Amino acid sequence: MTWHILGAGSLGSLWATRLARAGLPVRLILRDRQRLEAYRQAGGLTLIEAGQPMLYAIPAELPQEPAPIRRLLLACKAYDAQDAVASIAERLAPGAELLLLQNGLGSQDEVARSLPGQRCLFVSSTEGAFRPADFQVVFAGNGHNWLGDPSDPRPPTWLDELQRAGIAHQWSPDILTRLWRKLALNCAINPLTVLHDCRNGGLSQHPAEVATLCVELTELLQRCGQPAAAGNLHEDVQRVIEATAANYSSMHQDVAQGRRTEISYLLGYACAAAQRHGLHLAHLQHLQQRLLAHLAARGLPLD
Ligand code: KPL
Repeated sequence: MTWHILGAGSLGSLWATRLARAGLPVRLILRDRQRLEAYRQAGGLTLIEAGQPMLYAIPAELPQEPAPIRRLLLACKAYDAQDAVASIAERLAPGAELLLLQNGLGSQDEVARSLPGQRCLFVSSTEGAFRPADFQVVFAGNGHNWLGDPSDPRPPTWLDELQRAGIAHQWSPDILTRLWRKLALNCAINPLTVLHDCRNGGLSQHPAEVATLCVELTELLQRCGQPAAAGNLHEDVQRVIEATAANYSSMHQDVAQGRRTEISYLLGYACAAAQRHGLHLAHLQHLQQRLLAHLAARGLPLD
């Protein structure tokens, strides 16, 4: 069965090239004619691993092609997910499967709600990749993907295709635990790296701020019915800060490059959840206000 991939950013390109390399049928969906033309000029997607570039001439098409879609990897930003899905919704075959590869929380439920006849799998990824140029992706070769379906614990039949493609993965019946944990890590790290304008490792200079946020995030996870995601959060945050000390967080990179952030699906989602549960988390809310003021001062979107 063909893998349709919507979104040729770093993770979408990383999946597309590895699936194509394994001989699996892949088709890219690009948003408009201009983008399709630029892709044709590039001749395909280039995967750079261990400094070695390899070009894959993966076929590409526009959203409005007539052919039905049975399996779709949605690899766009969280704030684009709903519009992206709407652009191909008419092509989805009954019972089609979608893999939602968005950061944070909130966009997956929005998409799943809009597609009651399809199966939406949620993906949590720690794979790191970046794009040195359009239609090129550099893969560090580390990280992992967890896949799961909050409304059905049975794994799909095609996980062996990911195995063949060398995509490190695991079926996770508790995918929401994974996504909440990652959300908490992102809330404890990313906004502070933006506000202190530092790499992740720079947060070791602000231990009290990190620790206070972890206390509040732990309380939030417990209140949201996610005790497993709450365990040892502070230790895990410190471990990630050390392990990724030399990196700039994804939010820091977005702000530094004048790009829209995914704040609504990260810190914004956490603060909204706290409010829904009547939880007063003073530091988390103050962090959100500081981050919003920081974005506003740079003319960046606040959602
Ligand atoms: O996921 C991350 C990000 O930068 O978005 C880490 C590395 C965990 C930092 O929060």
